[in-house]
Amino acid sequence: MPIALPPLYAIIDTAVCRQRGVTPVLLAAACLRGGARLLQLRCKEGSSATVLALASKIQALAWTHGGRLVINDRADIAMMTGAGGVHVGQDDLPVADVRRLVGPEALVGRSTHTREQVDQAAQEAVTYIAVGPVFGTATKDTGYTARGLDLVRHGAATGLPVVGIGGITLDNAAAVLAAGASSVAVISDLLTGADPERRVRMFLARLPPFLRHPRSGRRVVD
Ligand code: TZP
Ligand code: MG
Repeated sequence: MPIALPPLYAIIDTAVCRQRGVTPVLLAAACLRGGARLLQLRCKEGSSATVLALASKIQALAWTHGGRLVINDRADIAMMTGAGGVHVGQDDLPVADVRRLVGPEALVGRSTHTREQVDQAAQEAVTYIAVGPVFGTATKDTGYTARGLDLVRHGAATGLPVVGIGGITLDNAAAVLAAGASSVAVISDLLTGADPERRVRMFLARLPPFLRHPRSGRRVVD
C-alpha cells in the first residue's frame, strides 16, 4: 500500500562527510534537529563491522527523534540495527529478496535512471522509486546524464512515491516536488554553508508540508 514520504530525504554519505570534514553521526544529528525525518546511511567504505557500528549509532539517534533510517545496500545491517528500510541500486540485491528479509512494513527503495528501470521497479515490492540523477551531480557517477524532470513525471505516473535524487539544491528542490516527486534526496547540499541543521530547516521551509498519501492515508513516520 503506498505511503507518503517526508519531503526531504537526507542522505548521510560517509565519503562526502569525510571530504567536508564532518562526521556522519554529527551530520545525522544535525539533520534530525533541523526536522528531517527520513535519513539514509550511504557508506561505501570501511569494514562491515564499521558500517554496522555507524548504522547502529545513527539508528539510535533517528529513533530518539521519531525519524526513520534507511540503509543503502545492506539489508543485513538494516535488520541488525532495527533500521526502517533498505535502499538498493540496479546492481544490488533484488528487491524481492530484500522485501522477504525485511518484511512488509520496512521501506524498500530502488534507484532507477531510465524509464525502463522505473517501469521495472514499479512491478516490484518497492515502497518508493528513486529517480535520477535529476540534475548534474558530482557526488556519484551513475553513468547517466542528468535526466531532468521528465523522469520524475514518468515515475509519478506509476502511482508509487517517487524520490528525486542528483544535483538537488535548495533552489531546485521545490520544482522536483512540483513535478510529482514525494520527496527529494539530498547529499552535498546539506553541507552547503556551515550549518546543516539550518540548511535542513531552510529546505523544509521551502517544501510543501508532510502530507498523508492521498489514497492510503498512511505516513512513513507516525
Ligand atoms: N544516485 C543518483 S545521483 C546520486 C545518487 C546516490 C548522488 C546525489 O548526490 P547530490 O550531492 O545530492 O547531487
Ligand atoms: Mg547500492
